[in-house]
Amino acid sequence: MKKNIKSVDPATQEMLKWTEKECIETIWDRTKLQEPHCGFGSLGVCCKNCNLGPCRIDPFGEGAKYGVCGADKDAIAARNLLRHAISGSACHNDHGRDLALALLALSEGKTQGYSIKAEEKLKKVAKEYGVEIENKSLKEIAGEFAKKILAEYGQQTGELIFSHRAPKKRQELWRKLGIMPRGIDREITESLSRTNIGVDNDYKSLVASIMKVSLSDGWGGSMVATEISDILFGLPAPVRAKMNLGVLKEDEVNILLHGHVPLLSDVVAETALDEELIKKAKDKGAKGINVAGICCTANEVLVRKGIPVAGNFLQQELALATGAVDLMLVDLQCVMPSLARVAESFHTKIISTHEKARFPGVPHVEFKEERAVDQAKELIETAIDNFTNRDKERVHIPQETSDAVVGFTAEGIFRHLGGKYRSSYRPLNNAIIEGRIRGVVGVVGCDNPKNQSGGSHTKMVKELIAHDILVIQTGCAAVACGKSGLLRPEAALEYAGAGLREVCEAVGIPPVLHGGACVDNSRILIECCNILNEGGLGEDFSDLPIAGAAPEWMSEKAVAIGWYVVASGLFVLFGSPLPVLGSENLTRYITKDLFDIIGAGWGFEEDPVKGAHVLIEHINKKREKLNLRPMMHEPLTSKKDNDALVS
Ligand code: SF4
Ligand code: MSK
Repeated sequence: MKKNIKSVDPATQEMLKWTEKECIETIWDRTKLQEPHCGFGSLGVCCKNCNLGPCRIDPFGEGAKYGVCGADKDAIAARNLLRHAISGSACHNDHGRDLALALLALSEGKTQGYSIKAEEKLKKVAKEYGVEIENKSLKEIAGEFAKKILAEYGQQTGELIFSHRAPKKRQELWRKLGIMPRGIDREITESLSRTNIGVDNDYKSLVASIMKVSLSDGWGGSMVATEISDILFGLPAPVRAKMNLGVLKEDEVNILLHGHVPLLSDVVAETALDEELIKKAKDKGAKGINVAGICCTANEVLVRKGIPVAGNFLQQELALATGAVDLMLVDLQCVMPSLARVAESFHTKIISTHEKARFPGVPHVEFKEERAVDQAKELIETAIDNFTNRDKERVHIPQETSDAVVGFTAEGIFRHLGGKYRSSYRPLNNAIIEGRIRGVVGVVGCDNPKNQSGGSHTKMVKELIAHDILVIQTGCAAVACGKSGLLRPEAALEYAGAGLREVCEAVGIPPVLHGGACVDNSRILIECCNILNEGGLGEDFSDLPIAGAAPEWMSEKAVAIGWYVVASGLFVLFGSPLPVLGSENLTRYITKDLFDIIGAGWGFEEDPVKGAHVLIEHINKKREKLNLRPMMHEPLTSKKDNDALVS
């Protein structure tokens, strides 16, 4: 495979030829026009936080050393980074709020089509929040729980309840360092105020604020979103599904769900099974109604319902360019503002549905929980009506699809590994202790046209599993690996080292476990807690042979995720560096000094195979420290496939 190829995915390659021929602009074209990207921005040393500026610091020390106000490059880079983390955390936290409000509305009888799908989970989390559950209806419990969560958003003092799920040692460290999150909205507001001119100008203090606001995401908003999504839409369980643009159907009404919040998309997926609607579609000449997803909305309905995934972030324009999409529903986050321009070339309708996100040229139908089913029906009817406008001559759907088994949660691992009758993490802990499994890495995050799309994920993941590392995934990274066939149980036979393969074969799981959407990275935190609680692998996250990676990160949400993982005590490796390299002090602080302060820190490595080895080395060191047995087997070395991808 050639080095300059834009994506390892054949469907993407085919569509890029098609869009070029059809003169449809894509993200790859726009990336090229932005190159070279601004050096000051990449290094983190430009500031436009006040009207004395904008200012930029010469990273080589020959030009300006300070901004007009006197801020140095350390403060500027740290302040910028904090702003990224705030924006990323705010997205997840607001997503969690939407779910809490929906749960409250359900308890008050103000929703249509929602029910409590995970009763036990509701009772468990409500109890955690101090809700008395005896002699109360599920709706009463849901209402009280939702109110407590919403109160926590506005809480001024105290500690987030879910942060108490973290190991005791970690909680103590957070308190000692003053980074225990208090109230979700308080952390967002306070940290943003710190970035104003002349407030917090000490890069170390700003890093503490980055960790605190990010913890309000990981152990706050994201965890709230995951838990309430499970309560409302059901706990994911392993399900077989298909991924890639080939899931679009030439002879059916195609509806794409795009964005992040599952409140409408879940109902649309459910309502599309309505016999009357299917008949209407048939009356218009279609064979049926095909619902598929893009980005994390896709992951939400994939892991719960097995709804196929048409693509990840970079494929959203390509999906529209197939000319086969009758309706795309977009809520928020990771929705490209260019979509309306692509859709203009076809019959495709795009409708935005979330009050917080509008797009020029895109009609808006505001989603209301109390009309969820009616709205879903109306939207599906819009798609059916639009099917007849499809120009069959301009339909171009690549045929590629891959099978994947998805839907692995923290709760599910108890059952998959421990068996139905002795649900436990013991087998996983034992496999790590005995040297069958070296460790665990969460490979998550976006896909990015600066990388060979999908290539970075698959190369890193193949190298990790060849070295007996169990990989857990979410978001677009999971879709990238799914498209490459790594989410099939058979992938263990093809790519995993002997120890990991034995475990996967014994319990019938893939070596790469798809856990859901970006907010579901909170599941990985819970999995770490469960591993520690099971015993034998230390007392804190920083003891564990576990790490995180985002080889193609792009979103500010990835910054927040990376930071809450680091603040929780796990090493994180990003493909391209955070925008900090213009400040030697900040770079040293987060890649070295932080290990002694928080027990973890950052690494950056653009080459995904080298990156995998940084992670493997890190895990080996943790194994040594825990005095675990040597690995039972040599790593799998004949990775022809990986070598071919690298060449
Ligand atoms: Fe320049 Fe300081 Fe204003 Fe930033 S805050 S733009 S460094 S004067
Ligand atoms: S959708 S945040 S591109 S993973 Fe969650 Fe994908 Fe990244 Fe958006």
